[in-house]
Amino acid sequence: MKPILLIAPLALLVACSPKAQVEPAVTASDAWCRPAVAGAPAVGCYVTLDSAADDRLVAAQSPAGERVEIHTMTMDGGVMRMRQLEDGLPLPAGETTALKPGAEHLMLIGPTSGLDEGGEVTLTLNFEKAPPATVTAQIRSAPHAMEH
Ligand SMILES: [Cu+2]
Repeated sequence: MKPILLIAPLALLVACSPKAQVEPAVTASDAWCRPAVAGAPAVGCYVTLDSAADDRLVAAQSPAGERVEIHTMTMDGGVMRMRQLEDGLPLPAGETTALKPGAEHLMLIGPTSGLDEGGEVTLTLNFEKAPPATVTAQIRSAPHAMEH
C-alpha cells in the first residue's frame, strides 16, 4: 500500500502544474464569399480558423460591405434560420473552426462592388485575444470540394 499512496500525490501535483502559456494567435485560411446577385441584401462569407489558444471571433469588417455580422444557422420548426451571434464565435485552443454553408458564417451586409464570381474581397477578423487577421476571400458560388 505504501508505494501507491506515495505516487498518488505526485500525480496530482503534475496535473495541477500550470500549462505552458500559449500566445494567442489565429490563422485564417480558405476564405471565400458567395457572389452578390443584383439587389441581394447580404452574402455569406466563409473562412477556416485555427486558434493556438482559447479565443473568440468577436467582429469582422470588409471594405466590400456596410458591415459584417457573425451568424449561425439553427433549425426552427423544420426551417433553417440565421441568427446573429452577439457574443461572437468561440475558438477552442488547438482546434480548427470552419465557417461553412449551413453552419456558422460571416454575413456581409449591404454588399458593394467587386462581389462578382472570380473576384476578391478583403475580410478583417477581430479576436478577443489574438491580433486581427486580414484575409483575401475569393468570390465563388461553392467551395472547391463541393464543385464535383
Ligand atoms: Cu447569415
